[in-house]
Amino acid sequence: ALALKDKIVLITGASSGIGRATAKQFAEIGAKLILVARRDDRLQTLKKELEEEHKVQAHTVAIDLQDLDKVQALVPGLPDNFKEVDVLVNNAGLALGKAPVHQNDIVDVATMLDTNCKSLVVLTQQVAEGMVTRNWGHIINVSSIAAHDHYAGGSVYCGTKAFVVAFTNATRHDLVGTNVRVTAISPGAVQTEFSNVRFKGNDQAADSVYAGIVPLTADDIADQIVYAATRPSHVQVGEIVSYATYQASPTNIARVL
Ligand code: 8X3
Repeated sequence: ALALKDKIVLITGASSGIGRATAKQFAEIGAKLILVARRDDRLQTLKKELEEEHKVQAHTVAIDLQDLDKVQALVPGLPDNFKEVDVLVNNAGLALGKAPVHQNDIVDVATMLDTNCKSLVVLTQQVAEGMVTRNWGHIINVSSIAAHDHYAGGSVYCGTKAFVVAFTNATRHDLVGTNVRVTAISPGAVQTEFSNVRFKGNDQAADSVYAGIVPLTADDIADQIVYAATRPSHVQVGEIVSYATYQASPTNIARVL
């Protein structure tokens, strides 16, 4: 496996869910972390935890990824010892609501497009520039099974995740002939704050998403991200699509447990 000790891993959406679990798993193998999220208090707690438990260095960047000027300023603003990012994990993303297309809330739409697509494109440009110059790196984009199976009430969310897979695959074409690897991770039902965010604090609606099955966990997906990143350098994982057992698509779930 590829050793990532002292390599620099930048993770967006690092304060919770898959991002947080991924930060911990990279810290366990000795990587240096750049933790990006909105909530600074959570980032500080995580930074302390990683530094104390795993004796790794962590740098935090508290920004709202919807602010594209701040995303553009992120890499130039990194301290010198964190500037040369080896692994970029574009994890931040969200779904808001389950409205049918003719009732889409335009603010929710903008938030999903900005966070899931635009910020990912801008940050990838910024980080990939250095990776291509150094002829070394790995870009890992978190998509969803919603990229592959589309459903009522998911017009924009499914659209953003299909964008992430298409962007990832086209990026691999752009960077072919370099030592920069490009991977998409497309999880099914993962129990995180994802559904609490989607249903805007309606915890009953959020819980019902995972009822009657054993959902995937944030650690299950972190494990896939670390797997892709630690393959030998001649191995490029294209995409990992995973479902909960008892799940065959976003909408085909056998709730029998
Ligand atoms: C995964 C959530 O509901 O689209 O991103 O399958 S869902």
